[in-house]
Amino acid sequence: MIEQFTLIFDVDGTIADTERDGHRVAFNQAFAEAGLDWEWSVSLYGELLAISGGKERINFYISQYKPKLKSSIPLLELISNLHSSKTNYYRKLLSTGAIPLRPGIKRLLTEARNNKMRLAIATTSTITNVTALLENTLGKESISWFEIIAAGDIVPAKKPAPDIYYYVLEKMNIQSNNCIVFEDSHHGLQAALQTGLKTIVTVNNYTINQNFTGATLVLNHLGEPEKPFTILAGNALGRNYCDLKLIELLQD
Ligand code: XBP
Ligand code: MG
Repeated sequence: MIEQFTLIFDVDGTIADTERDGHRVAFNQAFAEAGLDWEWSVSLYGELLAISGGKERINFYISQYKPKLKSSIPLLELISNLHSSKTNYYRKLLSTGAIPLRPGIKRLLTEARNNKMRLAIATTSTITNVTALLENTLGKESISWFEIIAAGDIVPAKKPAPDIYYYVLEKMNIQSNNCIVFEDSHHGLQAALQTGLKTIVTVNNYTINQNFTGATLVLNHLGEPEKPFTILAGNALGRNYCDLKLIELLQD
C-alpha cells in the first residue's frame, strides 16, 4: 500500500522554521527599503500570523494597526510592491543558509523517495519562496521530488480554507484516505481536516498553544533515531520518531 501513498507537506513552520527569522525579517527589510518606519517585532508577528499569506498579512496590518503611510500610491500597489521586495529579501536570506530544515524532514523525504511514495507540497507562501527553501536545504534537484508544489495564489482562498488541499488531491488524482499531511499550525490543520486528510502536526514556538483537535498526532518535531520526538497529543504506537513504519501503523 505504501507505494501508492502520498505525503503532503506544508512548508512554513513545518519543513523549516521560516517565520520568525525568515519571513518576519524580510518583511521588515522591505518596509525599511520603502522608507516606512514599520517594525514587526517577534510578538507582533505572532499576532499577524493569524492572517495567512504575505500580501493579506500586510493588508491586515494596515487596516488594523493603522501605521503611518508615507506615500500616496494606491494601497494595492503599495502592498504588491512591498511583497515583491519582501520576497527578494527572503530569498536572499535563504541563500545564506540561515534557515535549516526541521528535524526528521530530510530523513523522511529520503525514505519516502526510496520507497517510491508520492510527494506533494501545499502552502500559502509564494512558489519562489518554496523553491528557494528547497534548493538551499536539499539541493536544486529536490524541487523535482515533489509531483506538485501547490503554492500561494494558485487557489482563491488561502488556509484555513481547504482549497489548496482539494487542489492537490484533484491534480494528483488521489483520494483523501490515501495520504497524510504534515502541518504546524491551527490554520493548516483546519484546511487539511476539511479536506478529510489525516494530519500530523509538528508545533513550533508560534503554534505550540494552538488548538489541534482532530490531528492524528501532535509532536514537537518529527524526530530522529537519536533525537526522539515528544508526543503532545495522540498515540504514536510505541514509535519515537516519524518514519514510514509509523505512517503505515497510523493507517490501521
Ligand atoms: C505560511 C504563511 C505565509 C508566509 C509568507 O503559510 O502564512 O504567508 O508567512 O509567505 P504555510 P508569502 O505554513 O501554509 O506555508 O509572503 O510568500 O505569502
Ligand atoms: Mg505552516
